[in-house]
Amino acid sequence: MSPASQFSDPLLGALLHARQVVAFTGAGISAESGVPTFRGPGSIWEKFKPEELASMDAFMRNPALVWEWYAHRKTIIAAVQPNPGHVALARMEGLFPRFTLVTQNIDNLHRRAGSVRLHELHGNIERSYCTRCGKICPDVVIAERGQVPLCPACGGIVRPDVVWFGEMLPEDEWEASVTAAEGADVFLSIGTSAVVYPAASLPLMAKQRGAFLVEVNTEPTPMTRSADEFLCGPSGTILPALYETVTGRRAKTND
Ligand code: BV8
Repeated sequence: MSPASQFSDPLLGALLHARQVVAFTGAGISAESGVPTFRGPGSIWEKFKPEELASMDAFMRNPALVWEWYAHRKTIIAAVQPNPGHVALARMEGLFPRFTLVTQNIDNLHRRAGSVRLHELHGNIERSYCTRCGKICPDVVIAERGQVPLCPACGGIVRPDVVWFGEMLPEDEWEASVTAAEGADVFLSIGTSAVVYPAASLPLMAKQRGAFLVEVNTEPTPMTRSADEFLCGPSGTILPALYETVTGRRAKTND
């Protein structure tokens, strides 16, 4: 099937006339790079419950266990590369008058793929900070199991710079993401189960303001019934094909 034939005219029409496009990503976009998702078979949380790990209570109760989990994920992420889905989104920054990428992922793969117009709603595993003095502590290395990194400035316990359950999202990132969603002509929701709030409210926020809502996922989600278009398949295949199709249509129009 040629790329163009897999996309509907309403979708291509919406993209070709779009002034503002927003892409919203979850763990699914990194799955083809080899980063496990949160839910589903082989997922990160298959063994643990989120509350046992991704929460301040869990961290204060057992910082060594939480750091062991993040060290494991940092090891996985350090060994993988951005996939064609990440690269296609980085390229889309030059395809539309205004393109904004909002991610729930903490794996830094969008930045490594070249995305610049990026909002990280849930932080970034490459960053850490001191729970006592707030000092940013880059590239924390957990050398052995049970180790808990301490702040070089004050000796306080260092934590990953990620948003845990029950914690507020970074205000500037959230506000910018809401503004982008409310102004979107097309909103692409990619590789997310859309169950974690308030991030999961962005797609419907966009749709309520008139955006053409597109979902890219390997299976339906609670949001699928609200989408104007459901592109069922791996984002690493669909997003490059979408980029090529829009670029090709643009070239034809300009001829
Ligand atoms: C907050 C960072 C306010 C850490 C994460 C009851 C109802 C509603 C809300 C709540 C509630 N009880 C509590 C809440 C609030 C809570 C929440 O939403 N809980 C949920 C579980 C019900 N939210 C919060 O706590 C948020 N903060 O609300 O603060 C507040 C605070 C204080 C006082 C007052 C108010 C903070 C939430 C942030 C949590 N941190 N991550 C870390 O990563 O370690 S969440 C984490 O899980 C991710 O960031 C992401 O958001 C979420 C995972 O979701 P996905 O990314 O979608 O991944 P998932 O595996 O689920 O799905 C992958 C999808 O990809 C699947 O659909 C799959 O089919 C698809 N896929 C797979 N392969 C591919 C693919 N698609 C395409 N191509 C492929 N190849």
